[in-house]
Amino acid sequence: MAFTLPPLPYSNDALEPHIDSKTMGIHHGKHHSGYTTKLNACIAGSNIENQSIEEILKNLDMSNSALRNNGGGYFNHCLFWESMSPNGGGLPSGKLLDAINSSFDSYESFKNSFSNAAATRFGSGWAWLCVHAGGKLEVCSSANQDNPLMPGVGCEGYPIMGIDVWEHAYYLNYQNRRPDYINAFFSIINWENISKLYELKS
Ligand code: MN3
Repeated sequence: MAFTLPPLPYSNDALEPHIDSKTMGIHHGKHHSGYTTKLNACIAGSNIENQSIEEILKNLDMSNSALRNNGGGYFNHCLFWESMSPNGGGLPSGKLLDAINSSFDSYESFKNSFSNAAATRFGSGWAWLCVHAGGKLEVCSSANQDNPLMPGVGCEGYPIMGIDVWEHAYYLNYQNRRPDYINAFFSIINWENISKLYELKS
């Protein structure tokens, strides 16, 4: 079973001015598409070709760099598109907000922690909000296309929100101003989707 590139859940220009249409089109249509094609080439005819992407990543041999980079790239971008919405922003609510308050003391403290993880990731990578069994939340970051599902990346739990801090995610609009991009992400966070994932994975 080959993986398919999921369509963007909104149009390329739907997240403007926070993320520009050209970046969106290239990011989804070229980068994510490329990871999908290469992931399929990695698993074709192998004994893992019928596994879910989560299973593949959890059992990954980290020395298999093609599968690590393209499997990670496939999963990470799927989560990234779902982490944002043209109707997003504002504040989380319900059980997710309760968990944010108990894990980070306050929403502001969570926002600082997540923004800092994203801003200080050197080079290319991601920052994550992860949930542990039982509901506790954690913020972390990982390099390149690694993610918390993979063994030994120094991040634990299930990622329920991710921000891509590769330059291809923001450079056309923000150049070297990564902190401005991170701040803009908070205006488009899809708290509804993230709450659903929180309830599913906690
Ligand atoms: Mn990317």
